Amino acid sequence: MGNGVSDRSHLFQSLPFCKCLHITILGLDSAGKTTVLYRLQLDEFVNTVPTKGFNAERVKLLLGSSTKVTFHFWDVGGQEKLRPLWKSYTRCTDGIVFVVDSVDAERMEEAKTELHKIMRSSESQGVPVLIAANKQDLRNSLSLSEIKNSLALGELGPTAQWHLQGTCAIIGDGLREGLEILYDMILKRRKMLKQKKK
Ligand code: G3D
Ligand code: MG
Repeated sequence: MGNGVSDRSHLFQSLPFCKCLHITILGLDSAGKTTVLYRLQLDEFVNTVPTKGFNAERVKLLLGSSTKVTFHFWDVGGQEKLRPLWKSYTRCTDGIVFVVDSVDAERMEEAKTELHKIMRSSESQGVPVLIAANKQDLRNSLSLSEIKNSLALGELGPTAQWHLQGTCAIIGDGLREGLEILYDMILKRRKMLKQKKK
């Protein structure tokens, strides 16, 4: 579900590309950001503690059938007092993973406010965003269409690049699929920016 792109094979073939990306992981505290990061890096569940500052990890992943991409992930603390710092991380990021707790209906409005703020800020305008609707393993999780409505994704406009992906960071469900689509969106944006320069 999203505003992303689909024809990856064509993009892979046509674009000379440094396969090394800077990705910022954002979202409210306790959404599962750090669990996502360590699931991707270690391919195992890691018991987390609330992140006071940030975690930075380099992760090499094989995307598609043969494209090896190095991701530099910045997992930034989501507590309210830390959110003003998000801008410093999104200034030169290639993509954003915004993690949402699918069970936390009460804070969905707060998540929406933060997501819209980031996507409209001058620092990260146009940066592709993977919205991970996390904790989909839990019985009372909201569905993707409920989350799409609660986060008012339709109001982000036709030029915003986003994809909504259901995930379970505990076992890793949906993370790779989501990252592949984020990667596609990043390629598409780079290509567009390159063409604009010409
Ligand atoms: P944060 O980095 O966004 O603040 P964490 O969030 O990664 O620290 O995760 C917060 C809590 O959510 C953790 O539980 C973690 O195990 C849990 N969690 C993360 N992802 C999932 C998921 O996909 N499904 C379920 N069921 N739980 C998840 P604790 O108990 O340590 O607070
Ligand atoms: Mg954390």
